[in-house]
Parts: sequence; C-alpha cells; structure tokens
Amino acid sequence: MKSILDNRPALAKEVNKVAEVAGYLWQKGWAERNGGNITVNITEYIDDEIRQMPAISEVKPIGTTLPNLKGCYFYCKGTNMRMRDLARWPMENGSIIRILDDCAHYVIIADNPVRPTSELPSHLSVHNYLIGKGSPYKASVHTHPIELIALTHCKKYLEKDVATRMLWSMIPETKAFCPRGLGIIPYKLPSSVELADATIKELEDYDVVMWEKHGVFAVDCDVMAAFDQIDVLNKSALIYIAARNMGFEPDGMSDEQMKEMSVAFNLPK
Ligand code: 2HA
Ligand code: ZN
Repeated sequence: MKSILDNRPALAKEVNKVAEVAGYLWQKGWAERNGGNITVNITEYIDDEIRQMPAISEVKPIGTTLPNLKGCYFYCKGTNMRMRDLARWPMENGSIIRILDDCAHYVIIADNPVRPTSELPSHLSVHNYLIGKGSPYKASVHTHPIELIALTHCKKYLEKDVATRMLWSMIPETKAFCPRGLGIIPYKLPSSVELADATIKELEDYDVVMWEKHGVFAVDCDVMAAFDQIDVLNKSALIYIAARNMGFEPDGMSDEQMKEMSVAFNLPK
C-alpha cells in the first residue's frame, strides 16, 4: 500500500521513532489496552506535495481555537488504538492531520482515516502553547508508568517538588537528564479541559508532569527525548522501591552531592 512516508525519509524517521517508543511503553507495562497518547508536530517535514493532498476525512472541530497551529501538521495516535499495535503499524494505528486555517478544525490526510486520540484537544493545546513561547519541543507523550503513579497514592509526594527531590537523589543521572523535575497536578477527570489547562500551566516549570493517580505527560524536542525523561524518573522510583524492599529507607544523595552535580552539569535550580 502507498504511504505518505514513501520516499520521505525524514518524515518516516520521525514516525518510526513514535513506533519505537510505543513498543517501549508496552514492554514496560506502561500502556495497558489503549492507554497513553503520543502526538508529534511534524510540520517541518511537510513538503508542497503533502500540502496539496486532499483530506480523507470530513472537517472535524478541534473543540477549541488554537491560533499558533495555523498550517501545522501532526502525527497522532488513533483513539482506542493500542501502543503495542502502533509499535508495529504506526500508520494503521495513528494518522497525520492538517490544522485548517481557522485554527479550530482539522482533517486527516494520511494514510488511513484513523480518528485521532480523544485527548487531541489537550495535546494540541499543549503544542499551541509550545509554539507560542518559541519552544523547540515537538513531541508530547502521555503514558502510565507504574512506579511513578504509585508514588502519587501517597500525600507526601503530591507536595511541590517532594517527589522531584527524592527521585533526583536516587542516582545522579536523573537530575542531569530530567533537570526541571516532576510537576504534580492534583487528580482531575481524564480528558477534561481542567486537566489540559492545569497541564499547560505546569509545563511552564516542568517538562514532565504527573497527573495524580493517572499518569505522566511529557514534552521534549522529539518523542525519544520525551520518553527518556519519563524513563529516568521511573528508574529512580524503581531504585527507591528496591531499597525499601531490601528493608531500609534509602539515604539518597546528600544536598552537597546534589549541589556539586548541578554545578558540574550546569543544571538549573
Ligand atoms: O487515551 O491514557 O488518559 C488513553 C489515555 C487517556
Ligand atoms: Zn491515561
């Protein structure tokens, strides 16, 4: 079957990265059933021929108006699709959409009329925010990392930066590779406008934000980098659990060690 990815290696590479990450999410047990979502702003890979491609869906409302998305294109996981299927067949379990000039509607252009994630309005609102502030970030990932979610069942870790400090102190790499830490958003109904608004607000200070008792939402330059930030945080949670399972509360790196690291790696905060 013909695909929009044929003879477009740069675009194919981005979509294949999504497939690779989708496989990791499944293997890690973070993507049960249709859990999680990925959207990537692929506008920089769109050529004139793609801009001329006809819609393969009716015109659909986004549900909100997002002025910075005029002329943008996104790869989106399909609604109800499984990450484990997307890992093998990204263009059967996701699609490429074009934002129309009114910035309030979209159409699907390739490869199949797979309806995008139910979280599309919130993902697109995040991309609209990122473009607005001139961010180089192009990818957003929502997933259900087991150990990080478990932490949010404890009130202490819902306080600002308490989880961040604990996670950073488990292994030096975590602060180095997730330097803005883990933002926390108190429980809100999945897919709600309130959750989307709170996420955008928290992304001002963090690249990875935790939705209490639900999952994380991460942004970065590409999907691999967004995944890596979640992965290093969850690795720290696993180290914490391993220590507790050995029968003790882990000491964590000292404040002096954290400081020395932050200076050496030129990290913020
Ligand atoms: O779309 O995980 O929270 C699947 C989800 C929504
Ligand atoms: Zn979810």
